[in-house]
Amino acid sequence: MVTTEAPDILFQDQGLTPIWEKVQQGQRLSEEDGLALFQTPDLISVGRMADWVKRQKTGDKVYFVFNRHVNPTNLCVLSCTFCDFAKKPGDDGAYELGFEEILDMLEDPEIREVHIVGGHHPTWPFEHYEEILRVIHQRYPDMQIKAFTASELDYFEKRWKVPVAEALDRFKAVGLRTMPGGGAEVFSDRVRRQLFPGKAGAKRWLDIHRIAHGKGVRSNATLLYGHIETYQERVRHLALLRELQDETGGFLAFIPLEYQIGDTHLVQRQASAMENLKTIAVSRLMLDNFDHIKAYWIMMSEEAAGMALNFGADDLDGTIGQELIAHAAQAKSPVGLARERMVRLIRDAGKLPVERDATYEVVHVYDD
Ligand code: V47
Repeated sequence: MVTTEAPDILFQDQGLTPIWEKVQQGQRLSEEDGLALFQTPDLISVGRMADWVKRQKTGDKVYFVFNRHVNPTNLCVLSCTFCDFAKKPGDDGAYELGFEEILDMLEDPEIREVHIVGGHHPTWPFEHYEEILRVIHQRYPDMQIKAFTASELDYFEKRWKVPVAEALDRFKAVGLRTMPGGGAEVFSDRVRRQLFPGKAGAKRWLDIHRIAHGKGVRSNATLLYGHIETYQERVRHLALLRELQDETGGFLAFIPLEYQIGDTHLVQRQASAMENLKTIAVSRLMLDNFDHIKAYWIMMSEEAAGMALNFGADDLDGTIGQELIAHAAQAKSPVGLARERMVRLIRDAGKLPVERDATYEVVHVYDD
């Protein structure tokens, strides 16, 4: 905890002053407060409040990790209407990576973390997923493995009858370190029925993360926004995550994922930069018990992610290398960022770049 003096904020929207009082006193914001923060046009004031909270938690530090994303297959039994990544067997562009291909992608000795998320493959047995982790861990024992979303774990149980608790024990035994936050989408049955009816719902997603935390597997949480969800649904989603974090303390970071329109076109336009900044800032203010809020540059663009560092975000995710999920939906960001570019992006925002590992242990502070 870093103590910094609260700034004088010249509110355009005076309705926000009681919220600022609460923030300064360290009081928890209500869902009503969260809604007011989303609805106000006074984005600058929301950002200043969130930046103050961020500075209390992590000072000027902004984290990033030297990592790689591996998406072992895009074959998926689900048909989520927001997803451009998933393919059916025989489709153009359907792929399955072999173990050697995966190992080749990870050859760089500087990689600290590998992030593994893929389609819900129709026939790969559970043991295949275990083997992916085993071969990576054997070849690169120092690389921290962040793998498989709650949605994938739910599928392994349904398809292969391996209960989540057992799956986590088996994955841990072959090198699993942390879990990514994907598959949460929006905790709303209304949205789920329309966009991802085959996927685990809120309760199941939260239960799976609770089980993981109980086993010492820390995880992330996400929110997919900028499609048909309402502000109220976004706020409810944040409140449910905050509740679980109160209970377990197992979440490492929260990552708002900006829906990429791609070919799915659930809405006419991609969320605006303002909407991205507001979502980061409100998340920072509502999730008082989360240490880290990530600005995921792959989806929100490098420019907006840079701005988000002054709106409450303290993490940029990583260098990534190759990313396929957002790029299947025509994300405009580059496929990877070099470490130097990451450092420059953070310095340009007036912050201190800190390279971390998967669990936020500091690898290097760029203070020279
Ligand atoms: O769950 C799919 C999303 C997620 C689209 O934990 C889309 O550190 C936008 O979870 N537009 C997977 N999003 C990615 C993910 C993630 C990414 C970065 C860091 C972490 C972490 C987790 O991608 C899916 C889904 O919500 N997604 N299609 C799309 N068109």
